[in-house]
Amino acid sequence: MTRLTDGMVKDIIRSLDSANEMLIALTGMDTVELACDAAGITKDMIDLDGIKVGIVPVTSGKGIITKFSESVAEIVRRLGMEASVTQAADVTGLAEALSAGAEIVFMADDVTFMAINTKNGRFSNNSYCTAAGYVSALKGAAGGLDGKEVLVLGAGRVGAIAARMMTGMGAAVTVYDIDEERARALSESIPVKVAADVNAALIVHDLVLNAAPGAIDGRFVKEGAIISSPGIPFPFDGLGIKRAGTIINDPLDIGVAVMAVQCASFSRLRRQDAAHGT
Ligand code: 2YH
Repeated sequence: MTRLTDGMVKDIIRSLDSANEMLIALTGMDTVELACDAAGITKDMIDLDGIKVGIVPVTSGKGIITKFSESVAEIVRRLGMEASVTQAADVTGLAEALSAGAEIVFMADDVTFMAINTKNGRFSNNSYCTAAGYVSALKGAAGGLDGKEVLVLGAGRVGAIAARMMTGMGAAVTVYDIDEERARALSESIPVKVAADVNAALIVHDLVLNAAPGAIDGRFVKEGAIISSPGIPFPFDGLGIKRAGTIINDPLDIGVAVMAVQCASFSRLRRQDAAHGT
């Protein structure tokens, strides 16, 4: 799994407005609408304004990423929530967030990034929410996924969740993983085809969800393809950018926005009937 670095995070806050504009242009949804769609609700089903959110820096493993917590806070503020980063890190930071009345607490170590709803103990996971957000983005950009052929690159956590979601939406999904066994194992639990050659699969697909960490060779991107790509670092070369019709990519924004909305939906739904679980 790719861990964010200081360099990947440093410009996020500055880029949030343009990322939101880009999302509207490419998917027809702004960040809030997309996050609601990914969480299985609509905007009118929830009031996000003023929800108290605490972000707790975590020092374990490779330690604190400069601006990570502040970027999460700013993404969450753009949804209308009231977010602050705790002064203290780790357990003392968690105590600080709870004492300040946070309804949602975000924390990430090198393996798990979660948002906890302190009202009921339910939590949102970044891998699930990133998959859900980028599936919604692909669905928006493609005008629906029912009956469409989609290539998923990577059968790791995000790729497997996205593939499962899209088969549930009626898409015909093909999965490629550099470890073919991993793709085969996935095909035993959900109805997906397995591609043996990444480039042969890429060149024939109009719709791609890229959840693999590797670079994509632009010569094999289908002309006009729509590519939803949470993968970091940015995997496209100049030719790939030119050939693709649409590329949806960001280092943090969509996944965090979906986490915040899904986690809020655990306690704030106006109608308690439509939120997805983790
Ligand atoms: O980037 C990560 C991990 N790859 C988890 C991603 C799960 N999909 N973690 C961020 C670590 C943040 C750090 N501990 C901090 O600044 O608090």
